[in-house]
Amino acid sequence: MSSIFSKIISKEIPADILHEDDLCLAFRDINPQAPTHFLVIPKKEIVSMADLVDEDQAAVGRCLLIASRVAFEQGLENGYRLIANTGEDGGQEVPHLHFHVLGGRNLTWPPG
Ligand code: DGP
Repeated sequence: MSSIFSKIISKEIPADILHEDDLCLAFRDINPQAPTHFLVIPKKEIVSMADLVDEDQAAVGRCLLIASRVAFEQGLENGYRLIANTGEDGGQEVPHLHFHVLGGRNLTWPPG
């Protein structure tokens, strides 16, 4: 399923890109919920965590590594939160797998 994130990958619509490689892309969330809020997505069109198959292991692994690296580059040495909203109950709005990284403030738990 194509989504707005496919257009960000293809550069049809602009985004504030923090990292790009052959497997994944990291860019700032358009509606930040914390002082630092970026998304890491696989370039492959994977709908959600619920749709992962064996062959996605490298892409998802890379996304997590890049989340960690970009978080460091963005100065989140005090910590951050990594979230993958999944499906309707998970509050997922964009049907392209994405990892939110939020930091720069004290985040409450549990989430709503
Ligand atoms: P989720 O609810 O987990 O599907 O979150 C989707 C996130 O994607 C939401 O925080 C806003 C962000 N988003 C949606 N459209 C765009 C866009 O066009 N550009 C950017 N940078 N972020 C977007």
